[in-house]
Amino acid sequence: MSDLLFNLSECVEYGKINSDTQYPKHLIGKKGTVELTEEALNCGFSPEVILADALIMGMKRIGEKFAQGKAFIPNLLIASKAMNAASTILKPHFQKGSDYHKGKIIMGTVKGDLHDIGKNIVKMVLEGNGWQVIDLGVDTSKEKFIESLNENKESHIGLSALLTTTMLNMEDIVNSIKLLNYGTKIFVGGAPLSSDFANKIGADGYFPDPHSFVNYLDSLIN
Ligand code: B12
Repeated sequence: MSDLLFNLSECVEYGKINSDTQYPKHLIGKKGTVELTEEALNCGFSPEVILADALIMGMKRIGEKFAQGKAFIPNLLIASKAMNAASTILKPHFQKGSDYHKGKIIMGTVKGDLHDIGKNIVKMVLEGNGWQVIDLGVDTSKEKFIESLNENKESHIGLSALLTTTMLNMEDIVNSIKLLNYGTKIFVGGAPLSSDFANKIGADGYFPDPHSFVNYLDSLIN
């Protein structure tokens, strides 16, 4: 990996938003997430590579430290802030100049789950590729998904979960939506999920990243 992308991943990991951010000690005075994301774009790295090889790597490393008891909730929160700062810069670079003409996807993080970074990235990539996203946010109840679907019957649905406990809430949502018989396709994603899990709960597909998801959605209309 290039030094630039590694340094960017480190800024996300430690939550260093910009050069003024006074932590962590070993990065004081150095460029932060904002400057390095802009620099990476200027150097010609694609937004997809910046996302996967720097930003998500940084989140992954802070998550591993958290799992090992070497990082705590505030560390996750500041890393999330840095990640969001970078996403704001990347967002326009995902826009491919198309309107939202391909169809609608209702997206939400399921009940009990407050993780939204992954969902927001999926939303950004879908919108950039011409899909309209109705974002129901985090901690989304089954009723909220159904209400939104009743108002947008032709939509597909994307469910996100990051906790092994909250992913279990997906099955009830899938069953209830399938009972409506609108022909809605329901897709799932999030770090603890798998294709096996998606099959088991009757979802129409699991995708580990936004690009495989958008490619599949595009194949449905082409
Ligand atoms: C940041 C973070 C937080 C932040 C979230 C901030 C926010 N606004 O999202 C905060 C601090 C709030 C948080 C809280 C908690 N967290 Co947390 N968190 C994380 C962390 C470090 C990163 C998650 C992340 O953003 N990853 C980066 C994104 C880009 O990846 P992603 O979400 O997987 O999304 C990608 C794909 O999965 C996919 N995708 C995602 N959704 C969808 C949907 C569809 C339809 C599709 C197709 C694709 C798709 O595309 C995305 C882009 O590539 C993870 C560690 C990890 N490695 O995942 C722990 C982690 C998920 N958290 C964990 C835990 C335990 C918690 C808490 C319970 C901690 C606590 N004791 O309070 C709480 C729970 C709060 C709640 N009720 O939800 C555990 C979960 C363990 C488990 N087995 O369930 C993890 C794995 C950390 C760990 N290693 O222990 N957390």
